[in-house]
This record gives sequence, structure tokens and C-alpha cells, in this order.
Amino acid sequence: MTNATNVLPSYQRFVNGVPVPLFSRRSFRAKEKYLIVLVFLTFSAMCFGTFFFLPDLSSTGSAYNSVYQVYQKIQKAGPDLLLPAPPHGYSGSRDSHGPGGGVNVIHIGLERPNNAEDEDIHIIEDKQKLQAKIDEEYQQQKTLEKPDAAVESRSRVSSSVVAWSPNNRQEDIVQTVSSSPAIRVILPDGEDKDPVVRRRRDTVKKMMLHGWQQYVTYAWGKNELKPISKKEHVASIFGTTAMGATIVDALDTLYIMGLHEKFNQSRAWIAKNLDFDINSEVSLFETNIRFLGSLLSSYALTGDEIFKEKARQLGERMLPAFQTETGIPHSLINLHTGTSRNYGWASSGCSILSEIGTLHLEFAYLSDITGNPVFRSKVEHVRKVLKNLEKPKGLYPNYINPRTGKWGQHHMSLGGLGDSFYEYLLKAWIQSGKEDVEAREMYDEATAAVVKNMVKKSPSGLLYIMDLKFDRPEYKMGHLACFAGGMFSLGAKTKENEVTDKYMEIAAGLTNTCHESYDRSATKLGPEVFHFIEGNEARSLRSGERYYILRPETFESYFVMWRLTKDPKYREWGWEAVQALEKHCRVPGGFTGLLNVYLVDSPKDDVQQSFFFAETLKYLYLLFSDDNLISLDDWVFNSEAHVLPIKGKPFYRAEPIL
Ligand code: DMJ
Repeated sequence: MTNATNVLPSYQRFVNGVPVPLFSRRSFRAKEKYLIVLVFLTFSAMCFGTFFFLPDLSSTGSAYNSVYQVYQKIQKAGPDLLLPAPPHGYSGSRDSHGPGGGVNVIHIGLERPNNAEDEDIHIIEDKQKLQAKIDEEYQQQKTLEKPDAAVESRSRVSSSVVAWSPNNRQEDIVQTVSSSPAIRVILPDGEDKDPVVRRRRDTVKKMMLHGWQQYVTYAWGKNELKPISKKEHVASIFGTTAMGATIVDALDTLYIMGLHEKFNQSRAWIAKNLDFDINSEVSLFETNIRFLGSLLSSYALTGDEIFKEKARQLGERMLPAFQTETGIPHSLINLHTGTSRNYGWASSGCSILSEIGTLHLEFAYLSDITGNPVFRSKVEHVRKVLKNLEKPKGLYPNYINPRTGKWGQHHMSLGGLGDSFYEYLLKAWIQSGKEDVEAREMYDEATAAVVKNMVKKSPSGLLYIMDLKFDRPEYKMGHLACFAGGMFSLGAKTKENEVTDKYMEIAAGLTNTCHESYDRSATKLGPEVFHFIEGNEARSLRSGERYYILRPETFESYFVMWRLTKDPKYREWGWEAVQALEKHCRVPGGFTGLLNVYLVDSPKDDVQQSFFFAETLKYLYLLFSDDNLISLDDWVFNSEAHVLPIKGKPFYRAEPIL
């Protein structure tokens, strides 16, 4: 039998014909109800507060440790928990060891940029993004709480923050952080005395944070971000697998900018996810300069074994590319199978000069830190083959056949296909503490031939490096060749001799021309290729040459020229570039390249290149920094601007000194 009461849901009954929840039967008095609600609300507020206001848990080793370490941090932190942390480099937090208080103490906890207000506007644009950021950090924190075995054991062995004093080169322990996954060698802050320069540097740092945050939000773990579509960008140089190219490429820039929290989040991703056993074809050159270079740089900066281990794994997977008749490596390699080949378009199966010549710094350092000579022996052999070849007019053609060991087409360029081969001859010598004399001799001979045959003055007096196709000159210069101003000046200043002044003039002339190529566009950003036709110099001629893809080479030269000459115009030019990037390339989803620098409203390419973080922003940041931050006496920049230590200088082995 059924009646109205029986068919009611179990949580209801009728009182005076009105459905009433069952719990009302317990007849709580109003006061009791309020008390229960109050207790419940207090409890919720505590949970909420705990989630938002506890210090960073991200570097803890286990659930138990997390709680214990958080407790310790609260004990140590005191009012810092509630007050904003001092800005990076704030003088009040400087250790007294360095000259002029040049050594920072890292503030542990949530980072605050120099201008927290602006930062909040830029980074957390709305509540949704804030939530995404919180979720992201929460996930990363969980990852960090389960470090892999190697990292865990390292944390146990030693986990001190050590500071480096540029004055006496002594390592001093300034703070112990038992939860830190990486040994941190604290760099000098590098703040300039001039407040205008400091503000400019802050702008660059905020650009970094903006682009980075968008990548974290929309493409974390993918190779690159499409900042307009807000989704991953797939570039063939990285193969078909997501390898977190942006995470890896940005690593040392994050570190140099003092963004240690973000560095550690990246490091956690790398420890857990970066696996080079991928069954797809990648560019040997790009993998070397971006991945290997960055891992080595991070190892040198922090001494964290995880970076060395990943670098070793990658280096070993790259070795099969050298298994050719001559030992000249192929351009493409499948990191899983080890099969390698060259591009079909490259002069009848040839390898490319800039690619085979841009491995030396990384492979040499990898051998030194792993104790395995195989890496160095491979690149030394490549150099030997090149040295012994006869060179047309002393110049190096862009193509070489790895089967026969003979040159391919006699195309010569200091732009794409040639560029960083020359750079690495010079830098291998610098990296070796000037012991690798052969490299310097080859560099001197090669640049002398370039100066004689390829450096040219335009009708109006602009200096440039033209390309040569056999004996036919091409009166143009690629954006990629704009690194050469920096290279010529570095070469001239590191070995003073009878050509020093002449080469410094060439360096200044080339850098000026690259600046002109920027200045003569509507966006104040430079095109990919520019020609030197009378009446129309340092400008593109064809539509396919007008794009700008966030490239760094011109700023690289501004930076090196500034460091070596102290001519203030280089900082002014760098500032022009920052403003142009902000105006034309910044979009809500990050930074994008342009399709036509001659149009104020240029269509965008919708790619945030990983080298924008590795190089473009790093060079601009250092341009507005003091010379003691990444001193040219201690570091060389690889072709992707990853910093590698000079032999004999404090960072070379980067072993923790306690
Ligand atoms: C970078 O990946 C490196 O600088 C490389 O050597 C040349 N091109 C890009 C940036 O333009």
C-alpha cells in the first residue's frame, strides 16, 4: 500500500502540508544552527587561507617533509609571510660579501617582481588566469614533491644556497634551504646605478614574465606557443614530439633574471618529463644549441646533477649522427633509432657548415663534466677535417659532403648556413681559457678572408657582409648575420694586435647597419633580409624577406658592443627595440613575430619562438645590467645565448663547494 508520505523522498516529510527537510526533526534551536554554520565557515576560511598563504611547497621532498619544512619556513619567515617579499636585488637583502653589496640572497617563497603592481596587471590579467596559474602551480608542486631518485639523493647530500662573490671568487654559504632541489649559485644582481636603466631592465623582465606565463597557461610541456591561437606551435626542427622546447630554452634566462621559482618549476618538469628516447627526427644543430646548450648552462649555473645527467643522455643519443664515412655529422637524427640523414635540399646530400661547426662548445664541455672524452673527440675530428680541406680564397663554403669530405656548392655566407661556424671557432678558443690555439688561428684566418672578400661598403657608406655564390657577389645581408658585429668586437678585444682597431671599426659598422635596417622600417624592427641598392639601402626588396620572427642577432651585437665599448648608443638602440617589441609583437597571449616590418599594422605570424626567451630577452636584459652579471671574462654564449663557463673560471665544473 502507498500513500503520499511513503512516496516522498526520504529526506522530506510534510509539516502542515509543507515539505520539510528531515533534519528539522532534530529540532535544532536557531542559536545552535548559527553556531554550526559559524564553525563550518571558520573551517572553510582556514582551508582557503592555508592554500593561498602558505609559503612555496614546491621544493619539498615528500609529504612528510613538506609539512615539516613548511613549519620550518613559517618559523624562519616571520612577517615575510604576510608582507610582500623584497624585490629581487633589493639592497636590504644583500649579503655584505660582494663589492658594493653585489651578492643577492634569494628570497624563498612567492616571487615578487620589482614593481609588484605592474606585474599583477601584466601577469594576472583576470580571475580565470589566476585560477589557471594556481592550478598549474599546484600541479607542479605535486610533481616537485615526488622527485626522482637521483634528485632526492642529491637533496640529501647537500642542499645549500651558495653565493658567488665576483670580488674574491670565494663561495660562501649564505643560507641553508634543505628543501631546495637545486644547488643555487647566486649570481650578482647586476642592477645598474642609473634608475632609468633599471626601469628599462624591469620592462624586459616583465616581457619575460608575460610571454612565459602565457606559455605556461596555454602550451606547458609543448615545444612552443602560438600566442594568438593560444595553443601549441609545432615546429619541424623539434620533430613531432612535444619536448618542452620553451621550458628548456628559457631555463638560464629565468635563472639570470632571478626568477628562481619559475626556474625550479621548469627543472621539476625536466626531471620528470624530459625524455630523449623519442621516435622522431630532430635537427642535430637545433637540439644541440637549444637543449644540450641549455642543460649544460643550467648545470654550470647551479651544479644540479639532474641537468648534467639529462645532458649526458642527450649527448649519447646524438652520437650516431657522426657515424658517416668522414665523421662529419648529418643534419637530422632520430633520437630513438639513431638513424640519421641530411636534408634533401642541401646541395646533393651535403651537411651544412653552420650546423657541423656549431657543436664544439657543448660537446667539449660535456666531455669535461662527464669525464667521457667521446664527445670532445667527435667535434675535434670535425674540425680536423675542415682544417685540412683546401679553401677557395681562404673561405669556407656552406656545404660539405659527409661521404666524400669535399665541399658542395661554393656558397659563402655569414648569414644562415655559415654564421655560427665562425662564432664557434672564436668561442672555442675563449672557452678553453685561450688554450685551444688552433681554433683561434682558424678563426683569424677565416675572418681575414671574410674581411677581404665579403665585407663591403654600400653606396652611402653602410658596412655589410655580402653573400658569395661562387664568384658572384650578392649585395644583401641576412638578419642572421647581424650577430657578426658582436663576434668581430669580441675577437678584436680578446686578442689585441695590429687588426684590433680595424676589426672594432668593422664591428661598429656592421652593428650600425643592422640598426639602420631596423630604423628604416615602420615598426622599428628589422626584416629577415635587406639589400644595398643605391637609393634603397638596408631594406628588403621582396615580400618574402620582410618578416621578423623575434630574432635576437642585432640585440646580441648591441649587448657585446655595449660591454666592450661602453658607447651609450647601444643601450639606446636596445631600448628602441624593446619599445618596438612591446608595441608590435606583444599580444595578450604572449609575443608574436610579424609578417611585414614595413607595415605599422603588420599581420602576425602567431609564433612565440623559444629563442625569444633564450636569446632575445636575455641579451636585452643583460644590455641593461651591470657587467658583473654574466661577465664576459667568465662566460661564453653559445649560439642560442646559453651561457657556458670559461675553463679555469669559478663556474667551469660547478661542483658545489660547501
Ligand atoms: C637561434 O636559434 C640561434 O641563434 C641560431 O644560431 C640562429 N637562429 C636562431 C635565432 O634567430
